[in-house]
This record gives sequence, C-alpha cells and structure tokens, in this order.
Amino acid sequence: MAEKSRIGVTGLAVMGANLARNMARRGFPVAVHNRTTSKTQEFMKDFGDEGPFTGSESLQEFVDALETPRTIVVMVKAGPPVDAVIDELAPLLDKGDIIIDAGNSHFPDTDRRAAYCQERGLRFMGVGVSGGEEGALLGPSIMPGGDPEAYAEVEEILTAIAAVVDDTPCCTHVGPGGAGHYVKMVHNGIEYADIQLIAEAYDLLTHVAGLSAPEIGKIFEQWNTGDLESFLIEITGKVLAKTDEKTGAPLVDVIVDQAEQKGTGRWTAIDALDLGVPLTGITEAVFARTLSSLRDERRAASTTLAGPTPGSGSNRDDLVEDIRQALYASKVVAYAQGFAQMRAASQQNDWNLDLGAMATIWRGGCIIRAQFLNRIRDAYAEHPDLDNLLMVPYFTQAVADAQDAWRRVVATATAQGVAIPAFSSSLSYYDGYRRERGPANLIQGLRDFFGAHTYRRTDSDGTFHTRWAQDGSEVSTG
Ligand code: NBP
Repeated sequence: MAEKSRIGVTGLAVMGANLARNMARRGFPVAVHNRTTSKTQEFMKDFGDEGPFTGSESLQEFVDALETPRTIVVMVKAGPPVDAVIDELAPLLDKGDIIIDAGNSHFPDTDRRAAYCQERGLRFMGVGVSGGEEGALLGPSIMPGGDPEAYAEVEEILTAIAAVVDDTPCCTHVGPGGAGHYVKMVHNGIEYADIQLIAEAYDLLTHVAGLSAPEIGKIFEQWNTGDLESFLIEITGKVLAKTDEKTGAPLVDVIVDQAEQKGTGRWTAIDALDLGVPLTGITEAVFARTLSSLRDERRAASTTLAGPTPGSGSNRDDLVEDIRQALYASKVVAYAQGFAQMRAASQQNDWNLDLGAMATIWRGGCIIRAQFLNRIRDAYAEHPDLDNLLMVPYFTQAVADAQDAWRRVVATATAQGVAIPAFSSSLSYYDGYRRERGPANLIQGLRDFFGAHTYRRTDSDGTFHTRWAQDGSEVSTG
C-alpha cells in the first residue's frame, strides 16, 4: 500500500496548486484533489515529479490517502463552495481530523463553519493566506486562526511554507475562531488603501505635474529606495514602465480605468461601521473603485459638469517631493486606522490579537509587505496597548514632518480638480483626531432639537434636553 500523505489539498486552481507544490518542495507528502478530476490529472502531469504527491480522483480516495488524524486544506472559491466541500468531506472524516479553509472566507462564515465542524467532532481552522500565486508557491504570509491545538499540529508545515524575514517565518497563530480570516480581511483592506493612494499619486503626477507613465515609473523606482520601500511601490514602477506590445504606448494608458473588487475591502469597511471605528482611508478606497466602475456615467458627466482642467502650476520637482510625502503620511493614517480596527475587533471578540505579531508576519510574502511594517512591529513591542499608531513618537514625527507637503498636495489637487479621496480623507482624519474639541457639540444640539436625543454638558454630569418647541428651558434627563 502507498505511503500515506501528511496533508491534503483540495482545490487545485492557482492558489491550491501552488500551496501544494510549496509543501511538497519542502518534503511534505501531499495528497491532491480537485472537483473537476481533469485538473487533478493535469496537475499530476505538470508537477507530479516535483515532490511526494498522491493524486486522488474522488474525495473518498483523497481522504483514504491521508495519515490520521487527517489534515485537509480546502482552497476553493470563497462562499458557498467552501460549505459544499465541508458538507461532502464531513461524513468521510473521523473525529479529530482537521479542516483548514485557506481561502478568503468572510470571518463570520468561519465562525459558523468552526461551530458546524465542532458539532461533528472535527477541528476547523480559518487561515488567511496572502501573496497571490507567486507567494503561495515561494512563501506566502500566513494568518492561521482557530483551534490552537490544531494549529500546534500543523504549525510545522505552515511555518515551513511561509515567507521568512530576518529568520522569522511570516506565520503565527492569530487567535481563535474567525480571527485569522479577520486579520486577512483587514490586510486586504489596507491593500486597497495602499493601492488607492498610489493611484492618486499617479493621477497627480500625470495631470498636475504633466509626466508620462515611464517618467512616473522612474519616480516610483526611486521612491522604492526610501521610506516607501514596499512590494506595491516596486511593482508600480514596473507596471508604469511597461510598453504595450500592440500600440507601442505605455500599457497603463490602454488599460480601461474601471477597478474591480472581490469584496474583502467592502467587508473591512462594513465591519468598521459595525464596530464604530473611523476607517476613512480603506473605505474611500472601496468607494473610489465603485465610482471608477460608473464609466458610462463618468463619460457623460465629463462633458456636462464644470471644473478646472488640471495643469502644472507649481515647480515640478517640489510637487513630486510633496506627493511622496503626502503618500507616506496618508499611508501612515491608513495603517493606523486598520490597526485600530483590529484592536477594536480583538477587544470585542476576546481574540487577544498581538498587533505587533501581525505587522511582523506581513513583512514578507504578502502584497502589503514593506519596510514600514518594521516600524509598526517596534511600536507595538514598546506600547502593546497603543490606541493609535499616530501617537508613537516615530509616526508622530513622520506625519509632522510631512504635513506641510500633505496640505499643499490636497490644496493643489482640490484647486486643480483632481479627485484625491484617500489623500484628503486621511488628512481630515488626522486633523479631526488631533483636535481636543470638534464640532460634534452642534450635532448633538441639532439631534436634541429635532429628536429629543439629549446631550451631555461640559460642566456637569448627566444628560440633558432643551424644550426647544416649548419654553426653551433645559431639563435633566438622567
Ligand atoms: P478560485 O477562487 O478561482 O476557485 C477555483 C477553485 O474552486 C477550483 O478548484 C474549483 O473547482 C473550486 N470549486 C468551485 Br469554483 N466550486 C466548487 C464546489 N462547489 N465544490 C468544490 N470545488 C469547487 O481559486 P483561486 O484563485 O486559487 O483562489 C482560491 C481561494 O484563495 C479563494 O478563496 C481566493 O479568494 C483565495 N485567494 C486567492 C488569491 C489569488 O491571488 N488568486 C490570493 C489569496 C487568496 P473546479 O476546478 O472543479 O471548478
């Protein structure tokens, strides 16, 4: 009888296939399976000699090929397919077997599936995996959540296949239940904000500084040698430098300006609204994609709605440096907001998230990997109970140094009619956060006027209501 496999992977599209190859290349015997059996056959033909694989045509064969207790990674399309696979697998498994959902599942679904598996004596883990196709093969960032004992049994494999930075694997147990998928969701949300900020910088460099795509590509290449050094800044330089084979124009100039999305940014924004956490950068990034998709409406509006036509009005070199600083400051705000959201979720769900560890495992393998994450890791090492990253001396100073440039960029873009929702909302958040007294007193006054919603006073405890429609006198309500 053939030797049993240490782990199984079902779902052999790009992510599952590459994760399975990554495991096998590190010496773990892997059983592979896909709903459409021709994909399993293709996988075995293309990669079967890369490592100790067992190809299985049916789920029963797949389950039988595994050592017990079994460990099965499900890497199928997020949503109903994950439930379908769990439903089919559950009757074939034994108590104590482990199902790992490594796709981009929504965290409440993960909690529900964990409960479903627990009722059947199975152990379930929701594991976030970032890094795309290449990361899955060469070393992703892995955010495992769920049963800690189950994690202890698969830790050896997950840490072996993860990216490594400074001898530290980009994988650590995140927390119970849906915590792993939650952290992956916020990671993706931050990725939305990062990408939107880059797009706004590109827009300003194109339409205000008057630079071509290859010229902007060189600027990003240079930015990647400083504070902004990151995977996304690096690949922006590469994308902008690419020439279209068909037309000879820069490729970006022939790509349709409609951004698509799969939902993780939207989930992050919705969750922030539910938690009551201000998450302006990521949320504006989601809305900017939504606005971009209204292409026909925008085309009609472009010849109807009035506004300035952007064009260079300032020294180009100064403007480029201002945009770099505005990008960095806005990025700090987006991360400060994302980490504040994870802190709030951790408190609400008793997850006990180690936010410094999240910054540590995002330093390699994933899409938002960046030098900058070392600063965030250090911030949480020094101040584990930090409310907001902006309050750490390094970030306080970084934003203080950048703020004049940031304000100039927002003012210039506004005057010249270039939409910068992420730059400007980040700056407004910063200005709102640093004010001891904002204008919400008036909001409370208005709410009390039209709905008797009451208000609190600065000079005495309790709640009050003014009899606006009667004699205008104030009454204490509690
Ligand atoms: P897809 O998200 O495109 O899913 C395709 C896989 O799902 C195929 O193996 C397909 O089997 C299987 N599947 C479907 Br669809 N419905 C099924 C069902 N009812 N029962 C069983 N299998 C079913 O694959 P992917 O792009 O490799 O992504 C996998 C997961 O990883 C997703 O959750 C994704 O969001 C996440 N993720 C993707 C990336 C990325 O860069 N692509 C990065 C990080 C995370 P078939 O061959 O029989 O149709």
